[in-house]
Amino acid sequence: MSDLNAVSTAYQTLLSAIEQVEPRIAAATRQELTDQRASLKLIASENYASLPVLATMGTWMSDKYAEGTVGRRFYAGCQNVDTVEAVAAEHARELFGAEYAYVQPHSGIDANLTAYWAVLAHEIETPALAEHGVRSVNDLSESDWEVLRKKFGDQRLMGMSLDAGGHLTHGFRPNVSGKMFHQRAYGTDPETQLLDYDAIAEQARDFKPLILVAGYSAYPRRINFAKMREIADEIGAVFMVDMAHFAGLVAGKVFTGDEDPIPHADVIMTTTHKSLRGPRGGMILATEKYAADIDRGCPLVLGGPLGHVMAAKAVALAEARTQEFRDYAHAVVDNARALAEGLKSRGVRLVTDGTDNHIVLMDVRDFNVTGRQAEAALLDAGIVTNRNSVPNDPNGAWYTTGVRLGTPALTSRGFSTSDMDAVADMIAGVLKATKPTTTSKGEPSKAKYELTDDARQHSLNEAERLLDLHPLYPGFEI
Ligand code: DSN
Repeated sequence: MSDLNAVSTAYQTLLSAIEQVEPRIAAATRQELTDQRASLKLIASENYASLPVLATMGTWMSDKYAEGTVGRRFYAGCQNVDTVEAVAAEHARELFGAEYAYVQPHSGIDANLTAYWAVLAHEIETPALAEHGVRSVNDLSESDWEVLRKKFGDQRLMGMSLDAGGHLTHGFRPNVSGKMFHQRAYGTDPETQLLDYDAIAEQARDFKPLILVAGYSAYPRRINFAKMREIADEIGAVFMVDMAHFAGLVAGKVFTGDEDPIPHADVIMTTTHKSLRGPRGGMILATEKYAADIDRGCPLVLGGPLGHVMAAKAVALAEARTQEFRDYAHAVVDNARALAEGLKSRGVRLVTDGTDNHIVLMDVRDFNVTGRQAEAALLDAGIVTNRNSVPNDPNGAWYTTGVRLGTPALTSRGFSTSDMDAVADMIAGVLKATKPTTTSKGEPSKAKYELTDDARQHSLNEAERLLDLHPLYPGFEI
């Protein structure tokens, strides 16, 4: 932003106005900025949106109901929301080279469910439906569904297993996708912990899913989407990619050719707030074939579109077209590699032995702590991460054996590869200085731990030094 003083003054005025109505909200909002500024944030799914993106969310575009799609709304007076949605979709199509873009989903889960429903609606227009006198699954009654499910068997979906890094929305029970589909998960090679495309192909031939999903939230490697497409084609499956985590690396042209999902997948779902650095929300890209069915997302699956958030998506997508964003995306991966190398050289075991995206997944078993203990000790030492399963995790999904790290947020603050080496040193130091406490049964606790004061204080000092070197929103004062 050109005049940060003016922007700061504007935000100060707005916060004073909020303060008059509910001081606790103004105080929490101010405190959140202070906390974010003081946080060494390594949560792989978080980032910092630019001030223009944040400012775009705080307007009266929020006040309009606009169910439907551009030019076909269930409410009058939607001309400005039409403009916002059309501009955001245009930027999304051009940035990613997609035939079609739907920018309404409010989150990644919403995007995935909308996309699944659209694929079901499109693909199950068979003579069986005609027998029921209906054109599409959207018109089926509950009893029609029962008949259809019995006659044809339930629909099948294949996605990456949770402990290998897949996501709940890829057909797992805690999400409704696990109730919509029979799911079979593919994992990773037990030795290398990498995707094994021959094994996936074999499973796919056996299971014959309607939908093959690729994508992850905790796999520290790239995917060969051309190979996944071949597998989908061989069995006649629809190929869907969830790029929620790495959309910024696709937009920033880090993932190109076989690693770019857009030319290979039928439907691509994403969030907009992770590596893409936009507002909190979701988005779907697809081939034209699925456009009409995805356009039915609201009100079929989604509540009314959020005009202010779609506007902020448009601003973020416009930012992502720049060389500056492409440099940022490459720096995210360079920083992840530097973090991985720094950790390995200090004796930390990594899932897949490294990274070639924005994620580093530590396996902390060699330090005799659980992921939960490591996560908490790192937080005590000023480092914000989250625990995560590793393949075949001996501690299960609650305590876990892994800690996930990611570089999008610190890279937004301007951290370099040498800063990431300093961060690796802090993390390794904390892990080495953390021990589980002993339970009353004389066993090592999975939750409680002790971290030495020296290691904690050293890490806190280093965090402060690095954060001071790279302030968040420098010059912006509230
Ligand atoms: N919460 C996101 C993440 O942390 O990866 C996925 O839902």
